[in-house]
Amino acid sequence: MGDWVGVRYRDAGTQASIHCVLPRRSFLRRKAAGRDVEFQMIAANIDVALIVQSCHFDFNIPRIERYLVMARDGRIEPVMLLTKTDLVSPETLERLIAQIRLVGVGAPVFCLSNVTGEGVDQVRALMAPGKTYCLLGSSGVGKTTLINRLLGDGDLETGAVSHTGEGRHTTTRRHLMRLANGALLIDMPGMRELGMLGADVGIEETFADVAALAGQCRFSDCTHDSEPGCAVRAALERNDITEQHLRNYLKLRKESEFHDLSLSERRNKDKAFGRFMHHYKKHKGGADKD
Ligand SMILES: Nc1nc2c(ncn2[C@@H]2O[C@H](COP(=O)(O)OP(=O)(O)OP(=O)(O)O)[C@@H](O)[C@H]2O)c(=O)[nH]1
Ligand SMILES: [Mg+2]
Ligand SMILES: [Zn+2]
Repeated sequence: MGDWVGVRYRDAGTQASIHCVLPRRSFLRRKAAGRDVEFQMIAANIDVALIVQSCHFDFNIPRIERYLVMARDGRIEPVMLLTKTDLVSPETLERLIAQIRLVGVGAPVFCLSNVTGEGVDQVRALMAPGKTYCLLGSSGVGKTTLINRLLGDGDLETGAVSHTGEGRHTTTRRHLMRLANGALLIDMPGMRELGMLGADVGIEETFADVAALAGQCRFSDCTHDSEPGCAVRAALERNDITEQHLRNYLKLRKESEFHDLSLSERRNKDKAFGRFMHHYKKHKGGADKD
């Protein structure tokens, strides 16, 4: 799912056959919905993930961190886009950017309004020919509206937002578009669930500040709860990191590990069941002889 394929057209574009699947250089995936311990591939070979949040209702630091983990884990370069700047004051916008920087986000942050058009040219300028970009973000933040603006004459369907600012999942499937300069852009439906699964690399990179501190704790298995010599809690007391940032790090780690654990637990159970069957058959075999 989401792979790139080479196709060969037979006659005048009416018939084509797939003759190769390009190897995955990067990937975007999440935990499949429900209790399944499985991945769901969303897209492959994306160069840059444009993580979109609105500076109005939608703004949420833990969600930004979650998207960053997803992108980094799949070896995709993240860029932050803050939309709907027309709905907030310049002071509020500055405060939001400061909040993003405070949690150690080094990725570029672009601010724009699809209504006034402010900032849209800067986004267009960052998109390089031949590279592939995808838009990630909740429903209603203005992903499709931005694409229409970038395309100039785009006519993709956009939707209204409710009074809470939540969108109605107007985009229901992925669309791939080509901008005038040759950059490729994928519009995605807004995602409700962004489950983590074995995303250790993405977590350690996104929370590099906490990970570095954790390396300085007295105990190598420190849970950063109440152990003596905990460098993470010391940083928290000095206000070097925020409580929310630490809480989200621990939460994502646990979520990611929990799934790793349930995978290995499942394997162990399979093994135990195999052993049980082996003994059972042997025993039964013996009993039959009696
Ligand atoms: N005020 C304001 N409204 C915007 C802006 N960008 C988009 N909107 C409005 O927000 C609503 C949702 O926009 P969409 O582009 O459909 O949002 P989306 O992110 O594609 O949503 P899904 O397809 O559901 O994931 C529409 O009514 C847009 O007109 C903006 O910069 N400012
Ligand atoms: Mg949309
Ligand atoms: Zn610690």
